[in-house]
Amino acid sequence: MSMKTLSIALFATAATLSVPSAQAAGDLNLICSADVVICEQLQGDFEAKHDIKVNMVRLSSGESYAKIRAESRNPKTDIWWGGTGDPHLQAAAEGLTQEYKSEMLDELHDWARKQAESSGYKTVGVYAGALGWGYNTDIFKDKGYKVPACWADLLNPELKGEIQVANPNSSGTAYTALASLVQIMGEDEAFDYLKELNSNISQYTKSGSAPVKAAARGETGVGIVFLHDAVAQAASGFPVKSVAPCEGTGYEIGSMSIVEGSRNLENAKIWYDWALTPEVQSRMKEAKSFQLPSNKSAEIPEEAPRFEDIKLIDYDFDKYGNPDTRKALLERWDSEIGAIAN
Ligand code: S7P
Repeated sequence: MSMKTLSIALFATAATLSVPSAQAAGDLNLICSADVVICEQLQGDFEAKHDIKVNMVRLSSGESYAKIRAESRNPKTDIWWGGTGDPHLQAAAEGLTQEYKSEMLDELHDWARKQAESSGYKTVGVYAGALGWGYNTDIFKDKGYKVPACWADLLNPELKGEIQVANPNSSGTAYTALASLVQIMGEDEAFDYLKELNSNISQYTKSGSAPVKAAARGETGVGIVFLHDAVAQAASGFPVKSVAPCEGTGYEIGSMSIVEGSRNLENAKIWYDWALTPEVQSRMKEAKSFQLPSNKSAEIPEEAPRFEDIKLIDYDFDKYGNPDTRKALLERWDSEIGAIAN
């Protein structure tokens, strides 16, 4: 080989090596199921760090699960970040998401790793948060309402038309509420409770955090939501206080999953590993996203409601993250509650 041929060959090899693979650049199609502010922050931070364009759509947890299910023969989504863990587990059980054992798993809290192990590594915990409600302190003061400290207090007739909660078909928050009440009271008793509560409900919203946003703006007295979503409204200056119910309450393991058949798999893995880093999780508070982070080294926001201060139930993620349980509970909700909703 002449010197000229050799140098051309070396140049060609070097050029090949320096070009990023087709997957390391390009696109990533993301469904984000948390609040749009944190979704946009993550999108921007990731794009600033990687040469990958993120096409993000924000959907509630139940809607995301339905979309991934509907697209299963021709997947358009690569990764699903955030939203309550139950529908991620349901998607995993149905083979809609794929196994990935991230090197970051060792850095996570047990509850986040357990989510991965129990799903065959088809999902993983990214944050956690407990359920409760937020109330508008001005409305309660002006109308002289008694502040509800327990689930039972939400049935107080003086709160007629003053409570909002989401619809559990679309919302992961509301599904968590439904599953929590069933675990606290028993299924028949929980549906009796929800029928009675319906008299006080003015609206079943699509998104889980909408009720406390409405409470913050004085459109309703109480929003049943995750406590961190109520705290976020208070941190934004609204007259909102949060309550962790006295009988006990459920919680979410907000999760992340790579979609089966993802067309940008390497990019999905890059996002996955990145989203589990302490740097990314510690910055979530900038978007007023006050959940408990899953990476043990991530900073816990000062505002985050701490599990040790809340009476938590031993939420059965295996049972309530099962697709058959979901189907049965939602069918019953539709026929017994949806049918009488205002
Ligand atoms: O706002 C943050 C958060 O509460 O939103 C997620 C929630 O599932 C999305 O709302 P939907 O109830 O409408 O599905 C939670 O995972 C997260 O903590």
